[in-house]
Amino acid sequence: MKRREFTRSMLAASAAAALPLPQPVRAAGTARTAPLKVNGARLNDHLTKLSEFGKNPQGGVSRVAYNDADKASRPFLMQLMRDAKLDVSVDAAGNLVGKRAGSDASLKPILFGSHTDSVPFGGNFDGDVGSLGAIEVAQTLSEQHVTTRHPLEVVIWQNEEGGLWGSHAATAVLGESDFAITNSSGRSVREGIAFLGGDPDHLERTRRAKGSIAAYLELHIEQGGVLEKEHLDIGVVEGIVGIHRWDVTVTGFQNHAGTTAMADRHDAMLAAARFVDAVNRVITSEPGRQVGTVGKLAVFPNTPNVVPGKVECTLEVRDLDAKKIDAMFLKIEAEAKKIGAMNGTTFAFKQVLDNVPAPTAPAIRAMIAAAAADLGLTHKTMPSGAGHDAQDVAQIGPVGMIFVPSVGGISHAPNEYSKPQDITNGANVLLNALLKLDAAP
Ligand code: HGY
Ligand code: MN
Ligand code: MN
Repeated sequence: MKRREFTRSMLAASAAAALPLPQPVRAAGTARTAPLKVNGARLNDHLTKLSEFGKNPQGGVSRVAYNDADKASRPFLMQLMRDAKLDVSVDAAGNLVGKRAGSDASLKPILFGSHTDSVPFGGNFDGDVGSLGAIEVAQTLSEQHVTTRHPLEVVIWQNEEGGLWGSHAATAVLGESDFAITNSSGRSVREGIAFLGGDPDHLERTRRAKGSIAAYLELHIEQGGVLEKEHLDIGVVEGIVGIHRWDVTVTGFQNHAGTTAMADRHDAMLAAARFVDAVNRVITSEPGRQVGTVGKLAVFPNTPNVVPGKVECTLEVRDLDAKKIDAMFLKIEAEAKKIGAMNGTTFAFKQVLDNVPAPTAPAIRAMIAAAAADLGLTHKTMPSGAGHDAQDVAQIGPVGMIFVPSVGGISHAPNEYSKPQDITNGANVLLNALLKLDAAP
């Protein structure tokens, strides 16, 4: 379903202008010199414990949104949030929200968090590092008796992997086709929200207006190999790619695999195979960082002695520039028409996702870089090739993202891994960037 267009770059720029560079952070009563630090051992222990929910025998995790493991992990997460002295609730969209009062209730809240749902047979760090890192930051603030000026909200967004649905429900209006989208749990977004304890008929209770938050910060694994290759500790995210996704149906003519001459076939599988190749050709036909993927494919009737009459697959195109995504799609669609004409098959495209690109706020990028520098950590500014909840939250306020290295650049796979020290570094940057944000007049 096409998502609401949004003049995000204007909002991010104006919000960034309103957030001048940070003043030195002062703890109540004393001048703070050394940066505050989290309890890295506790954070990494929590990650290990979370990995038990949906654990696969061959390693990795299948804590897919709305499945039993996803639901079973939530009491554990809510207890960690309570241990961090947060006031915990499940919002109408099924997101977990942990609130912490600030000294000035008139200020807008600073949100920080991520997601804990995974892809099927995924890893134990995507989303988990930012979610548990946020809880650890809250617990450290509580243990160090630090009261921030702004109210704080730790948010664990539901169903990020299926399309950022938790953060989308909090920042925009879901349409019926959105509610109907299902994932491998077998539940639709509507059923899943209810399954997690939300109320899909009253999402207005959780929706936040533009300008209703001071800022949003998200710590996340890079999911790529740049930081590791360049031996850097921290990524300061400049922007998050837009993600457009389609369900593609290739229709041919089902027939006998023995008696149907090759020239007489309308083979949907052959057309689909040519389509997959065409996507790769179009995407790599021009310079840039765009990516295109056919990640899912089903053949009908999917049996050795029948010429396939239908193939259902997905198409996904990502780039920091939405116009480039649109242009790439038009070329891919034209190629599909040519392929269909070759063997009498047809292609139908149904757009199911339109996550628009989101720039982060320059002032928040500066605070993240300054926090990394204060901690003696190397860092660089870089784009995010993965989608994140931050790109939806950017519709209502300025956002910042912090990356930590992924070993081998591997993600969405059982061998996804980030080192405990890198995770601790990321949480320390999150903590200190938050304090800089909070101190900014
Ligand atoms: O698909 C993504 O980019 C994200 O990891 N959900
Ligand atoms: Mn993620
Ligand atoms: Mn992911």
